[in-house]
Amino acid sequence: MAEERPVTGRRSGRGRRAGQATSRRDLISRSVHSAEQCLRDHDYGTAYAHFLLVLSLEPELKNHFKESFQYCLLKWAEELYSLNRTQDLFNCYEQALELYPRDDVICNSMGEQLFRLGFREEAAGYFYKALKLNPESANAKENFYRVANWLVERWHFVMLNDKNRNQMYQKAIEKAVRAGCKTVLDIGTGTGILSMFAKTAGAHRVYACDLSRTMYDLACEVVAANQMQGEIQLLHMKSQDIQIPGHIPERVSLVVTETVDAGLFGEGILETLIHAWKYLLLEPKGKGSCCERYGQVIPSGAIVFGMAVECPEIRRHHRVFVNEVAGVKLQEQFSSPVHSTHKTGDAAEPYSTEKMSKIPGGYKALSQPFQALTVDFNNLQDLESIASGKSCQIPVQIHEGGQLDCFITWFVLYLDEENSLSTAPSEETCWEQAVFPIQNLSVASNFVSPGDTAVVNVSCPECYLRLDLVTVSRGANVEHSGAASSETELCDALASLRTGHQEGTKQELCILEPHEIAMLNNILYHESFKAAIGNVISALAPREHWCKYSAYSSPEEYYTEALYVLDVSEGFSILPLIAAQLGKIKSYSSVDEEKHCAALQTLAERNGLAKQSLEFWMNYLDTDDDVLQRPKSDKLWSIIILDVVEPCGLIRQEVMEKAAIARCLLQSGGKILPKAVAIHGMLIESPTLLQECAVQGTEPTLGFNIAPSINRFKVPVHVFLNLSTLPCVALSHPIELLRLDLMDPCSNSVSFANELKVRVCKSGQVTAIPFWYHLHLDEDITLDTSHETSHWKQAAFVLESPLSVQEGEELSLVAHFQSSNVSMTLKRPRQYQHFTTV
Ligand code: 44T
Repeated sequence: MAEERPVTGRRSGRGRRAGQATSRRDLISRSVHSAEQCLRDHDYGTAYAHFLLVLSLEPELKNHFKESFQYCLLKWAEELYSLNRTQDLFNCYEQALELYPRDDVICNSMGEQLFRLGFREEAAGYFYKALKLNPESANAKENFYRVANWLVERWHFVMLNDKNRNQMYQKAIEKAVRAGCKTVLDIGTGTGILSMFAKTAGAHRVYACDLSRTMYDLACEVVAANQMQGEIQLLHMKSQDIQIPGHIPERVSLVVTETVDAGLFGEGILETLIHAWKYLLLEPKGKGSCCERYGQVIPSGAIVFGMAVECPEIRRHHRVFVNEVAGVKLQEQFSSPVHSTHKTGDAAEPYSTEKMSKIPGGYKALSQPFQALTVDFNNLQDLESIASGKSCQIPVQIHEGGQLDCFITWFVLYLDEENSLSTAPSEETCWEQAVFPIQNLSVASNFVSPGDTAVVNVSCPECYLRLDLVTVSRGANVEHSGAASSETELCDALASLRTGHQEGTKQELCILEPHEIAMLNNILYHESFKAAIGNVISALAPREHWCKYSAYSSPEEYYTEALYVLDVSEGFSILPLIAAQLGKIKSYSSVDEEKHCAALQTLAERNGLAKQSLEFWMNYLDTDDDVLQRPKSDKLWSIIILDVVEPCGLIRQEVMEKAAIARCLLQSGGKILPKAVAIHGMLIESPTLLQECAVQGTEPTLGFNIAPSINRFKVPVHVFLNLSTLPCVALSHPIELLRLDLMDPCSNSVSFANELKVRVCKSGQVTAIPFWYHLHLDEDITLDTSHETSHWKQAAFVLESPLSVQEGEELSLVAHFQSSNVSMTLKRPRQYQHFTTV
């Protein structure tokens, strides 16, 4: 191509180049100057444009301006986000990543933007990249672990580690393929393991689909890692969207799937298979047809079993059974979201799940197991009839006396005639059971005796398994009408259960999360706070504060000298009512859900609290405001209650930052509750915990190479742990690892570490360090989050690799606290060898 002549320019080539260089340098320095000026003026958009120009003209300056550029980008991105200029926002990041492709801060920030706009899977990719680029980045770590838990649910690890389950599926698939099923579709392939079984067994063509982008990507990686790319055709789609011949060329002779949850149908297997039989499978087996020409499903069917159960742990999470907590009367008006009579949609869940063999406090069977439902996955009519919502009533004989807290269900999954898996509580498996709590029985009728009959209605509305208690008939004396025989009777029976003993009141039920219900039932928690609040108040308030209300001319006058208490607990909390009862106090609740406010208001009235004593703090704030502000321009708080620990067992984000602000809002002598939080932990050996955290080599996955790919999604901190029933051996005594002092004016640092010595009390392999908290409300009052009445679960830090230890030896344990995240390093002090870090 002929070189274009410059249109202008009379100067010689050399002179022109020299001139260009000068003007380029000029341009650069002018732009740098402008960028810096704009930064000072907070004009981030213009500053950003100048920086872009500078860095594309002079890439060598990239290092020099890196931090200013990052700062400018982050600020400009914030502005674009608030202006809803999403496209411009991402364009900026793309330009930035072209300039700094290996910059973890930009990668992580891009991930954060994607995440808050709902692109979680894409976000995960950027967090992962940021973490690879800088393994020390606390922000990238925290972000990645958060999405990893969400993208790849932890049961994937458990299932892949379940060798028995893998072998059963492998045997059933081999048998079907050998018998002639040569075209296979794996629905909900996950990591692709069942597809690889089919291909290895000799299937001619294997198709696999998964609706999750992350699982699809993972399956591609796993299939390639096993040198089977090209042999399994992977589709990122829901099976119901597969079209023939658009996506796959033919109907298949075998569908394999494990899209089942603890309640069997919760992952949509009914809808999935109804569709598959209509559009994706060959005709079902008829007389004389041979395997190559008919369709078949693995699993072939299932039987669901149910059982009536007494279980205090389930009771305390699903039913408020205390009448009074720390002086506050609680008329029953609360309900768990796991409730058969709620309309589906709002807050309702059809069942919860528990591994009953590991439930703290255990459980008692009140009936024999009964057969609740059977399903034939190879029979379209059967699938359709269950999906149509038909129901049946089953009389269940009670053979043990006790409180009827729930029904539980499990199932036997028949893969074929010879191979089956059971999810029964007594089985040594990874499976949880479905739990259907019973809530609105009056307390008296919750007790059942041998000889009673409980009638259960089993149905599948909207394709979710549902068990409802219809009636309990007492031995020979039938108290209720017995089994409802018609639909209307059943509805009446259900309706009367729903209203229960609240007849005559128009009160609306307030739905609380199970941990909130457990908290209401926790008398120790509320009594401890009551005592601690009382101590602060009596230290602060002069005697006349305790004068009777009637000594004042008006409530307004009474409350002019009130002490101010702010409860910033997340979710529902009655601590403001407890505080309000303690004297001349204005209590501010930060609940913001309408129904929660209404419930708290009703409780305040029923407990005879003055109108002025309870306020809803959210009404005083503009929605975007921080909760931590002065109560009034001329007032400060006497007490601020901070919610320090999440129900899952982690420290809440930004606790130290909040404490620092809270300290500035306290009157002299005012207190933050808790004043300090001690993190306790111990060394344990727990193979069970390992199984839940990572796939353990190729052995459980029958030689297929799956672990390295899926283990990228492992996270070092395991949450929602029941420490009291975790199968483990203690290798040290519990020790205090760290202390967060929320009242100490010097403890502003959000990151610090503490090194301690730990003595090994038993030889073994340290695999994890579970941790929990002592919340010090004041000098003498402490709440332990691992207590049996606690509404908190525990967390555990799982070591990268186990550490062999000998009884009597002393190890060095460093506990790090970094922006509310806890991590640990365990090493032998003298060898200076790092065994594990995150
Ligand atoms: N049970 C876990 C396994 N999918 C649940 O995207 C076992 C539960 C469990 N893909 C107690 C114990 C355990 N088309 O990746 C998922 C999901 C995908 C589909 C394409 C469809 N129609 C579907 C439906 C689901 O299938 C994968 C597996 S589903 C869940 C398996 C420890 N409770």
